[in-house]
Amino acid sequence: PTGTILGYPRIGRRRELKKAVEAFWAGRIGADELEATAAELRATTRERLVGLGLGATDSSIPEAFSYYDQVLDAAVTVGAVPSRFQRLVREDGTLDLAGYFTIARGEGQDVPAEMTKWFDSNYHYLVPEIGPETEFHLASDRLLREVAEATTTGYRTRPVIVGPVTFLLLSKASEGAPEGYQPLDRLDDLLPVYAELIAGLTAVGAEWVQLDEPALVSESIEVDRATVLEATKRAYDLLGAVPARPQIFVAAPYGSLDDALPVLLDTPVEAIGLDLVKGSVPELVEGSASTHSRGSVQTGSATEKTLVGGVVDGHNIWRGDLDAAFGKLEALRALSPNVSVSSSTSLFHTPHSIADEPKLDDRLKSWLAFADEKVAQIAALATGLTEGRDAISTTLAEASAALADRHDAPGVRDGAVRARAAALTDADFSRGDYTERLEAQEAALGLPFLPTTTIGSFPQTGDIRKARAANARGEISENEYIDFLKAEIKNVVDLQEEIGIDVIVHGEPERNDMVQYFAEHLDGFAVTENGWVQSYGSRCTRPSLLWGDVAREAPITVEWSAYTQSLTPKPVKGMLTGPVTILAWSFVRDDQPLADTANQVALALRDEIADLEAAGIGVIQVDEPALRELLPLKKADQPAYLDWSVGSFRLATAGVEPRTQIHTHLCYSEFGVVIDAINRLDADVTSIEAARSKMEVVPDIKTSGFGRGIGPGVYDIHSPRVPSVEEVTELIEIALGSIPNRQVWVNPDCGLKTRGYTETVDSLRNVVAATKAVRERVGA
Ligand code: THG
Ligand code: ZN
Repeated sequence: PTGTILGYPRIGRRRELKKAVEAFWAGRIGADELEATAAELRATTRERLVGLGLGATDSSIPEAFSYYDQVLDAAVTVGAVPSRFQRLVREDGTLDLAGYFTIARGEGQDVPAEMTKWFDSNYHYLVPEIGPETEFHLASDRLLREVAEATTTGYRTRPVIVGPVTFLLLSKASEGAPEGYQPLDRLDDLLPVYAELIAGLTAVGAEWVQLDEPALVSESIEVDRATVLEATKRAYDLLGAVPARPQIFVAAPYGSLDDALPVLLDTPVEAIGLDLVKGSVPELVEGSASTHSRGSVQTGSATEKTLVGGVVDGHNIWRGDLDAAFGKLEALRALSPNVSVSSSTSLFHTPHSIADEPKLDDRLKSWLAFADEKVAQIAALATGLTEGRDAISTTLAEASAALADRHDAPGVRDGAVRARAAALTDADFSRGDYTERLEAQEAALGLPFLPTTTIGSFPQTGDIRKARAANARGEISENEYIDFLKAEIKNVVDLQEEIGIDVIVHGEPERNDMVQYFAEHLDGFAVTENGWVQSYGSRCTRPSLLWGDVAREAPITVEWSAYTQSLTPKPVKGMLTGPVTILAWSFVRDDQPLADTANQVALALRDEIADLEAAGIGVIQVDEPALRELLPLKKADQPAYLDWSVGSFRLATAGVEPRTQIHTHLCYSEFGVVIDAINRLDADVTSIEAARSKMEVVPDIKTSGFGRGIGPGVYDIHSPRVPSVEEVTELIEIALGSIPNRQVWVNPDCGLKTRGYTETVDSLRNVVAATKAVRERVGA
């Protein structure tokens, strides 16, 4: 095919898949009905993609559906079911749908597969567990059935599956695996299963198969590069040698392939997908490519391959510079006469269509392309490739005109915002001596040893969601809604006082999402009605659109925090979302460095923090759960990222008095990677996830010499399980064993938004009881 996409949103324009999957979990519909809904969604997608200009029978439509996650799909396809879930496997070696979901969600004592970030995105995949005991075998015919389903309705589609190298690199060693065991050690056992799968795909009519190998672009993979490259060569030599196979398309989204490109060129695969949004067109060099800089290829080495140029950004929503994209495709033709056009990544990071956003400003819409609009762009570029640039000159010119219009539109560049950013000096990023701050804070707050607090959100009950929806529809007045929220806050405050928590939160009932809430209150952002993007499983978010210069018109959270403080003599913690997380969970303008955008958000937050301080709020938390998420995949890019991300947090928080205590919170447990950055944030108190890994981060904290307040979470909020007093006591003791007593705080792992009240109250009571027991023991 001349034009294709690496993947398309699976969730449905009105989140039909999410609704059907959740109905299945709740027992409201059976597996048959769920499968029928999924088949209908797949049929609609194929039809739509043809309508947008992709070929129906030339393998340009990806067959890339998933009920939950594409990595779980690959695991289930090759029979890699964790031991604790083996009981779900049927006699013929397969899993039913219920069993598939159980691996993702856990059951009773059997914890679900671990979830973690998919490259530098806000999508989360399930981590396969591979050990010596894993018996690889072809255990699912789902992909074959989906290809066959397409064929019987008149399409020839291209099945997509996570490639064998990426599959193993993203896996972790299963629990009982010996020391030093690497899942990649099992490559030779896994490859025959992939071979059998792709041979089977030919049998059902597939002419191409897409194997996704994004791990090849990442330098954050723990296996050494030479081993990865050797595995890549072995894998694709072997798969290339399968008799009667489809043609193989290896896709490498999220970055440049660098030294993996010559390796792939030296295998029998027919097509290679290059991310030309994150990476650039490889340089051609004479002689051996291995002696040259990364990303160069030897003249003549690519002429036999189809190079698929990922020139349309699959990870953002801008209409972009189509003319420049076409230029990259033309440049790619210097490497091979066979060039196709594609999205840089799967389009599942983008919402379905701008057509679903009637309320969005028309001018803004003319600058945007969601999944469907990107497919149309790709179809146009494909026409350009076959018929020449002149055939698409109007389309290119229209996109360039939209880009120029965006550049000059009001709000995109705001003189006052820019002048303020330009006038910043080093002093604006620095708070002064920590010891002095600590003394002032201890005097101002009067907190006990081992202060207790929560991360900020309390359960978002059905009543809260209903009230918000009713308010949005105009069914209850603004005043009624505010009274409802105030009553909710009062309950949460009373509850915390009764339980004996030391630093009080208001529970955030007024917030739909910790990013969207701020986007709705800041200039420079727009929000969507139906712009849902899958975050994990059935869970979705609506990323905000950060299109212009960011400014705060009026205080956002101050009234809520001041009201909360009026209800209690204990210190109330003001709650804000940090600049990096606001960027990470929005679609961000691509016409200036992220660092500049981050500082604009930081200045708006700085004003909010000053207003909170003036309103008598002595503790302010600025959450940065996504600090790790935006870390670049290439090592060379990481120091600059850490500089600006840390800088934006400091800019937001450095304006306060020494007596004001700044907290931050980070999710996920990979602290080794960013511990220096956390240290440089210079927050007075940092809370982190730690309970699931039994405080494994504590030694890292100790060796790093981290010297400020730290709250390693003492219970896992991701499940409804209530931790016992003994368990929590033990975890606090572990923390005290390595960290100076005065630094330790006691808090859960994360916010309580997704929990119910019953388990929340019981858990917090046990946390306070455990804290009191430890205080007494240490005091004695
Ligand atoms: N907000 C945003 N992104 C996030 C998180 C967040 N990414 C990472 C982390 N938290 C985990 N991701 C999610 C994403 C969605 C949901 C929970 C955790 C969720 N979504 C509701 C759903 O799909 O039913 C919809 C929420 C709504 O109505 O707005 O529960 O907190 N931006
Ligand atoms: Zn968290």
